[in-house]
Amino acid sequence: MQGAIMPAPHVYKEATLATMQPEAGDYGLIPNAALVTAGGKIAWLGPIADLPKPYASVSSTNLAGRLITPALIDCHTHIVHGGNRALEFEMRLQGARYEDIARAGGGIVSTVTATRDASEADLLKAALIRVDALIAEGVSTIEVKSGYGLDIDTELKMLRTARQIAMHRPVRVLTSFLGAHAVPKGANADTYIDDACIPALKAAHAEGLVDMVDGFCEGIAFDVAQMTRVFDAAKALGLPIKLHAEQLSNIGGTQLAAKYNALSADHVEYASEADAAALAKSNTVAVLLPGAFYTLHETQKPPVAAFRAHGVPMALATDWNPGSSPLGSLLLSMNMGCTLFGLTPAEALAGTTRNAAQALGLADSGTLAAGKRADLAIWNVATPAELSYGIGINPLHARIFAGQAT
Ligand code: DI6
Ligand code: FE
Repeated sequence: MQGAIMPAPHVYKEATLATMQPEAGDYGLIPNAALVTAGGKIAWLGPIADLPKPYASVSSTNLAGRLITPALIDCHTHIVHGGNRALEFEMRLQGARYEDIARAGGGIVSTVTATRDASEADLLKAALIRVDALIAEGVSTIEVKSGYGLDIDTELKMLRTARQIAMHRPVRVLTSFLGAHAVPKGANADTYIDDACIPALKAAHAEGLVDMVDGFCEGIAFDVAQMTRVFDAAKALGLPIKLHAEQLSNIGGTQLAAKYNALSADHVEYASEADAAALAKSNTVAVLLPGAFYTLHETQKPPVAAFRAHGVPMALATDWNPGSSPLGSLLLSMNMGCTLFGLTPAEALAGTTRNAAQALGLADSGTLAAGKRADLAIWNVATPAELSYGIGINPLHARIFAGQAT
C-alpha cells in the first residue's frame, strides 16, 4: 500500500515449522528453523543454519522450539445471526428430529425471525464475541454466510455486518451469499428463488457485499433445479460458488457443485464414490463439518476413503451456527475430524490451512512459503499432531496477522 508504513523485517528463530506445502508431504516439517516476515508477508523460511546474512542483525524472537503453522482458516461459518436455539436443543434431546423441527416452522426459520428483529449493531456485537473466540485459537481468516434473512433487506444487513467485522478486528472476512438457505414461512420455493433470492443476490453484489454464492441443496431446502437458477445468476455476476450438499440425503448437489466448478461442496456425508470422482475432476474441496454431524447425532460419515482415493482436497470448518453446529472452536473441529471421521492429524491441519484457503479461492494463504501473507499461529506444542489431539485445550502462544503480533 503506497504511503503506508510497512512492518520492518522480523525473524522468528528456534522454531519448528509446519509449512503445509503440498509437495512437502504431511506437515512439511522444518525443525530448527527460522521464518522472516517483512511488509506483511513471509520473506524467507528455512533451517536456521541457512538464514541469509542480512537477516542475522534484524529484530528477532526466540521461540524456544515452539511450532509455527499457517494461521488457521475457518472456511464455513454462519457467525452473523440473531438469537439462539437452545430450546430446539432440548426438543432434540427429547427425541424431535432436526428435519421435523424445520418442517414444523422451527429450525433455520426461527433464527430468521430473530435475525430480522436484530439491528445491525446488535448483530455485529454478537458476531464479534464469536470472532474473538476464533481469533484466540489462531484463526486469521473467516468465511461468513448470510441466509438468516431470506428477504432483501435482512440478507444485505447480514452481509454488511460481516463486512464490518474486519474493520473492528485484525481478521480477514470473506462473505458468502446464502439466500437459498431455507424457504421462508408461507412462501413457495420457486417463487422465493426467482422473486427474492436472485434479486437479493444482485442487490448485494451491486453493493460489493458478496465474495461467493452458497446454497442449501436438501429435501428441506432447495433442489438441483432451483440451485441451478441461483448458480446461473452467480455465474452471470462472475461470482464463485459453494454448496451445502448431501448433508442429510443424496439429491445430486455434489454433482451440481462439480459441474459449476464450485470452490467447495460442504457437509457431503451422503456423497457417493461417483460424487468423489466428480469433485476430484473439478478440483472442488470437500468441506467436512463434524460439529453438525455430532450435534445432530448423525451416523452417516462422509466418504473419506473415496475422497482420499480420488485425490479430493478435504477441509474442516466449524459451521458455527445456532442450530446444527453451535461450535465455537476450530481446534475442536480438527479433533472431531480425526475422532469422528477418521482423518489423520496431518489431514486435519491441512483442512484448516491449505485446503481451507482453497475452499475460499485464496492463493495467498494457507501455507508457509516466501511471498505468502505472514498470517501465522505460534503454538506451545512440539509436534503438530498435538493440535488435533487435545480436547478443549488451547495451546496458542501468539498469532501473527499480516506480519503483526495481535
Ligand atoms: N446446513 C447447516 O449445517 C446449517 N445450514 C445448513 O444449510 C444449519 C443452519 C441452522 O440450522 O440454523
Ligand atoms: Fe452451514
